[in-house]
Amino acid sequence: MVPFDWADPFNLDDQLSDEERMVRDSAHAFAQSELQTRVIEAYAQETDAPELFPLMGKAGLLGVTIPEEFGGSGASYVAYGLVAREIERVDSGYRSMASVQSSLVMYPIHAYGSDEQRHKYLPGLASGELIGCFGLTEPDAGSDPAGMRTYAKKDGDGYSLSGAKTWISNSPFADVFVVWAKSEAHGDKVRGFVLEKGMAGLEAPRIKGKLSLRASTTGMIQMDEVKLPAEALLPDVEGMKGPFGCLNRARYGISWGSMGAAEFCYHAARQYGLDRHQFGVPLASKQLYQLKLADMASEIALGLQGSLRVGRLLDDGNYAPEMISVVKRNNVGKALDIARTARDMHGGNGISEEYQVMRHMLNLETVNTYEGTHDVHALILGRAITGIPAF
Ligand code: TGC
Ligand code: FAD
Repeated sequence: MVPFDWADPFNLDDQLSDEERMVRDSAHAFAQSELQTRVIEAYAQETDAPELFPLMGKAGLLGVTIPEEFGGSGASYVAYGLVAREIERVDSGYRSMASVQSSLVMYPIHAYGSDEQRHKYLPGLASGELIGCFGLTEPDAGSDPAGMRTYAKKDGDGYSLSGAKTWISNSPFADVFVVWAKSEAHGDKVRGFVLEKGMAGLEAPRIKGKLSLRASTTGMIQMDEVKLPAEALLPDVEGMKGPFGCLNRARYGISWGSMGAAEFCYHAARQYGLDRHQFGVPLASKQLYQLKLADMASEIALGLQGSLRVGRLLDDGNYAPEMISVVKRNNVGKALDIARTARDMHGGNGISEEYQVMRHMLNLETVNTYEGTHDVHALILGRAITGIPAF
């Protein structure tokens, strides 16, 4: 027998390799020293923070799974998940900035791009000198991205791209835009294009007034006959499996990240209950308070174990996308419940920015919606279970 560790109920630590523990520890140190110190103010002020990208790049947190040849770390998907967990322990918005860069911009350029595109973009994206964004969602095509209207017309040897993407993380300060569009030259099939800041006809206005994910910048991508050379096309993928292949990686990362946010809330509620006295005793001595902590510890332990399993399968190439739906949906839903409960357990202090649980709770509302809503992932699983698509 071993003693029970309330902060690591299933000894997750023992199931990691030395390299994974090292990546986790350095991500933790970075997140606490560089992110935790600025997040309360950044969230309150809805601050743009492009300067964080080179800092994250230097710390090795961008392109964790991308080969070293292209500036990445060549580490495992489990290591990538551990990084997401440490960043989101501080704030979901910061994790968003990093996961868009790694999973939604570097991954497609590496997996579907030409050698030229890989060498041109990946090292700068890995170091954070370049910032990337991913345009799939449109004003009239969210859960159903196949309904997109953005269109690439043939234009000489190249393309002319028109349309609008919305709710795009990082877009207002992005240098590199991975945009998905129906392409005339490819029988109206969906194709990926790489756009660059400053192209004529390309705008990326900021969306203001978010009440969630305020430390992450979100915008639109507006394209009015943007002229693209033939080399802007991602050559090696066609159809919706292109963007969905990227989403698999990002959704998996979110399953770990959301558990980081949940761990913050659980630890905060535990400490608050030990410190705060009511009726002459610590709140943590009350059965109702302990029940909530026990539920949190159980859900987090199970959620992390699920993500670890899916990460190992991803690393072995033996995963099904539906496995990722299970952990994205379950872990984010559970993290949201945990954050709401932790907010309640802090009483009035729970609504103060100083205690941070309400910020996590509000962030997780977005995390529950993006990358496939909680219900859309239920429908993906429902289709796999019954064979009947119910979208
Ligand atoms: P469906 O008919 O199911 O499939 C079309 C083609 O795609 C393939 N496919 C996949 N391939 C790889 N991985 C997956 N997960 C895949 N899912 C589907 C499929 O095999 C098929 O290929 P082929 O070769 O036969 O053509 O597609 P559908 O259009 O009916 O899809 C339905 C549904 C609901 C599953 C899908 O539309 C969906 O997932 N909707 C949710 C949309 C979404 O997640 N959007 C995310 C936008 S990006 C974002 O939110 C970033 S936030 C990041 C941050 O800030 O952190
Ligand atoms: P809708 O699809 O309109 O859904 C509205 C509601 O209807 C939801 O509850 C949904 O579950 C439900 N619903 C939808 N379809 C069905 C159905 N068939 N059956 C039952 N219920 C259904 N997108 C990008 O491309 N790139 C990004 O970087 C990006 N970053 C984002 C950052 C933020 C802060 C936010 C909020 C979103 C971001 N998104 C991004 C967009 C995100 O992926 C979409 O918001 C999400 O996919 C949901 O689409 P929607 O908002 O259009 O909602």
